Amino acid sequence: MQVENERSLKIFTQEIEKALNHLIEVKDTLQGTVYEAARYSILGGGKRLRPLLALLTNQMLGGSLDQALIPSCTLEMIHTYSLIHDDLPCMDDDDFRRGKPSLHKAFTEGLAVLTGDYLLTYAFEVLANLKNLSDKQKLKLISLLAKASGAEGMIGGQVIDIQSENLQVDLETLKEIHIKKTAMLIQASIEFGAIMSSADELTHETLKNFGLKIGLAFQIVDDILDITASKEKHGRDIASDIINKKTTYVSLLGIQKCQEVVDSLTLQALNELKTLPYPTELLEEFTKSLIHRKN
Ligand code: GRG
Repeated sequence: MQVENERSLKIFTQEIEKALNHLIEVKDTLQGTVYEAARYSILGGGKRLRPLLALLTNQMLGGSLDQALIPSCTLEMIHTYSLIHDDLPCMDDDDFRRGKPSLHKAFTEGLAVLTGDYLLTYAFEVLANLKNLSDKQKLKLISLLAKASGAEGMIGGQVIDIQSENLQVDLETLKEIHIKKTAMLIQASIEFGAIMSSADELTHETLKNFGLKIGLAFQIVDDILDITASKEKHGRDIASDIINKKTTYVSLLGIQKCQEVVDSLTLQALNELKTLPYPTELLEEFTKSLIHRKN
């Protein structure tokens, strides 16, 4: 990645860290543990891909960082909530997340459920209370985020996923799980950028298509990394998807064919992006770095 682009990404990442730190403060109240637990999870690493995608898209379309920073952080709140709940014994039962004990291991299961619930509800509170976007923009963001993370999006994907454990799932169903569970929040992140910068309908639609494709490619790469980088991701040699007896793109297609699907989706997405009359280079480079990530 070019030096200039790397610097922009570093600045955005630092701004996201600062904003999250400020949005979720420790409070000396009887329920203060929930803020402590939320900070443990949300400030504990993570690549910040979703807020970065929102900010990069917003910047590409000429939007201001001031307006976009806080709304973009709500994507990280939803994402962190999903990771906390996904790690629980009743779901994927993962003891480690982002290089340290999962929240239910560091605190308790009950508190992990409630901290996830808090981050989910707080994201919408933050959006509803934004000062520097119009009511119309706020409503669009709230409605989009609810859809992407609700029963037709992430929660729906997770429901189909847990119902499919120990079953042989076909490629079409697996694609639906991946789109709902992962791709729709990534797509929403890109759309956040379009809404915050008041993009026209055609631009928004093009970015929506771009977002879904990179979201699906991102999840297929995750399936590949679960096998090839299990030690780095989960701190153990055996892949999480194998332990949980999950069908993945890799178990259905093998690594090489998966890589071809990823390459094809990425190419289609980048071709879509190139049709836009905006400086797309940074978003393009960032997309490539997502697809070629090692964790
Ligand atoms: C519990 C409602 C609910 C949903 C859970 C999103 C999800 C559904 C579970 C998370 C586990 C998982 C494997 C999700 C797939 C998406 C994915 C690859 C998440 C990891 O995202 P990264 O790589 O993680 O952006 P960091 O830690 O960098 O933020």
